[in-house]
Amino acid sequence: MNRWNQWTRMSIFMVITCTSHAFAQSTSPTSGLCGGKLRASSGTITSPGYPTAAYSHSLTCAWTIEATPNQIITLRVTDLALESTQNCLYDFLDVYNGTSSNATRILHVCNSVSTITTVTKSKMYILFRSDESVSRKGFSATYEITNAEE
Ligand SMILES: [Ca+2]
Repeated sequence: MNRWNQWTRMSIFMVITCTSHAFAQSTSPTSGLCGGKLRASSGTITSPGYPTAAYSHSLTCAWTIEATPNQIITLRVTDLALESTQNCLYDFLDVYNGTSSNATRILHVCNSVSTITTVTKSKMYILFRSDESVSRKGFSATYEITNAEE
């Protein structure tokens, strides 16, 4: 009986230790969940969870694409279903002609049934934001860096 009690206590202790460890891991910073610097000459970006789950609330995802001065960046938003509001006030996808939101904004959208194509010269900053309520499927976009025609 004593041995059994000891074994049970030990098991419980181990379960608690493992659980608390897992909990500590799951609460570690989640930077890198979305956004980042895109270095490949082409690629795809999506909202977190796309297309199987709706995006989370209160997200800020920023992607930057930097090409050389003689190159252009073409972004094609192939699917876009965000919370729909006038002027896309709450959830939106923004594209800037530069490296930050201080640059000129050339796109501000939250819904589209057709592909949206936008082009910048050498640098592009893409910003996806969601507010604290209502989310939908999200978005998917592809980008491509090509040499500018002389
Ligand atoms: Ca929302």
